Amino acid sequence: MKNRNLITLIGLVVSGLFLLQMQMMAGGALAISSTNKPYKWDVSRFPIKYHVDLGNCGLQSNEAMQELVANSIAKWTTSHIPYSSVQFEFGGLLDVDVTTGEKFEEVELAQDNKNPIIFDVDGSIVKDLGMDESVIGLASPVYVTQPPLTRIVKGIALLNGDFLDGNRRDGHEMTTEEFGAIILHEFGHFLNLDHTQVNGHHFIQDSDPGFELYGDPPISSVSIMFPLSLGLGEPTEPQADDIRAIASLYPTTAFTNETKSITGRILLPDGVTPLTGANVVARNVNDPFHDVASQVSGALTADNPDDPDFAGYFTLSGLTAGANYTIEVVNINSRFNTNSSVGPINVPIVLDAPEEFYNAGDESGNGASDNPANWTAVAAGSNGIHIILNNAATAVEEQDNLSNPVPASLQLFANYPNPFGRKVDGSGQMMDTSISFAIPRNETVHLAVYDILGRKIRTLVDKDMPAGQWTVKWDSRNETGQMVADGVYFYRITSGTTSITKRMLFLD
Ligand SMILES: [Ca+2]
Ligand SMILES: [Ca+2]
Ligand SMILES: [Ca+2]
Ligand SMILES: [Ca+2]
Ligand SMILES: [Zn+2]
Repeated sequence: MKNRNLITLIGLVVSGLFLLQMQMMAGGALAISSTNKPYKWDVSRFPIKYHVDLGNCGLQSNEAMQELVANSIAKWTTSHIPYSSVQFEFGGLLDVDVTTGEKFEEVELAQDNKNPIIFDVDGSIVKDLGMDESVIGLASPVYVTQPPLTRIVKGIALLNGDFLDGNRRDGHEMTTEEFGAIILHEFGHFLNLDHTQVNGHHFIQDSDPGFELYGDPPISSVSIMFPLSLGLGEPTEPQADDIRAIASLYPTTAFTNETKSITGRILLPDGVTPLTGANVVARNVNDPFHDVASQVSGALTADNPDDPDFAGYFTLSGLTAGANYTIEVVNINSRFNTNSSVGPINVPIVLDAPEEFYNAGDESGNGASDNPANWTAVAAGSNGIHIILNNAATAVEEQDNLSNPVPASLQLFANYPNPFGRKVDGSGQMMDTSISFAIPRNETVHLAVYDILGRKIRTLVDKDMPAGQWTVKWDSRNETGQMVADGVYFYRITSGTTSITKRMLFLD
């Protein structure tokens, strides 16, 4: 991937005046009620009417935008997704041309049974609202009813014409086709869909046991509800995880009758304590990127991520009857926070354990660790699929170098000692080897050890780190704590778009 800045798509949740204050705390769907239900539009009142702002959007005329909106949002409806009961209908024009943040907030909060779609002709509304100029659009429910109904009664969308006027300082001008995908994404939020990182996170250099097992996902499998616009030709139609998300909220009878779910819970190494905020992914073993479902564990927790009735639970819905799936638990990329968050915990948690597959009876729960790469296929329709996280890797530590110099570019230093192995003092003890690196800015760092065939042996660092020089130790063990064999190993650091690889020799 070329060094291209990423653009944030925002799903902003705005507080209701007298109905219910909504918070950006939800997964699977964005907004969850205090009764642990996702808010939904009232299916009995479909189609949902939307009301269009006057004025242009960038260089696009109002009429052209009306058509682009209609064609884009149709992709969430029954005509495109037979499992979705969503229907939209043009409800007419607003009687104003909204051009300022103040006017935007006025139409947003008006109790007038209108769901405004606002065209920000040149980005000045986005600026007025105090948002970054890289925001392409935003959408969300505005008003919802009190539980137990948990209905959305008003929503709003804002589309930033600064991306359609042939003139952006950062060069991120968009085609109408690309912008149509943005409208589709924003209307996902309007319908109360959360983001999903499925498959797209490969393209921001993120790891995933599924990628190790099945290979690199194609760009055609990136979800519409992926939080970033990659500019790599990603899809303009809903993909597998989008389709199951919209159909789960607004199912047709066919969805309920024909598809299956896999349910379970993510548990800490004690095998008992649930963990909310880990991403759980089901991949069809025969179609891992195009038949995939994800949900964040504890997605239905409301204010309390440790709520014993909801913490750690996941439901992977919309699966193919008769098909088998691998189930994996992975980190949500740390880049996805605040307006690009995924799931109920903003600023995602970092697993204190390796990412791993579910492997049935070998899933550890007694302090022992199972092999994260071992998997057991799970039939669609299975329940009680509990993944017990392994104990945290040991003998890996980071040291803030006292002088902590900040380099001009990424640096990876030779490990020390090298070769390394058993101590020569006769004690028989194993030596660790130290690997130092320096990063020029606060960045996500991935550092891992590979064998001579390129297979990943052990992840040593996978997180955001401050600029400066750091040292980690490798205890010559793999992810499951087993000593590796004698031989040559490689260690590779990746940060931003840069990777550096060096070799080392382990002699037991
Ligand atoms: Ca306008
Ligand atoms: Ca512009
Ligand atoms: Ca496992
Ligand atoms: Ca495990
Ligand atoms: Zn979004």
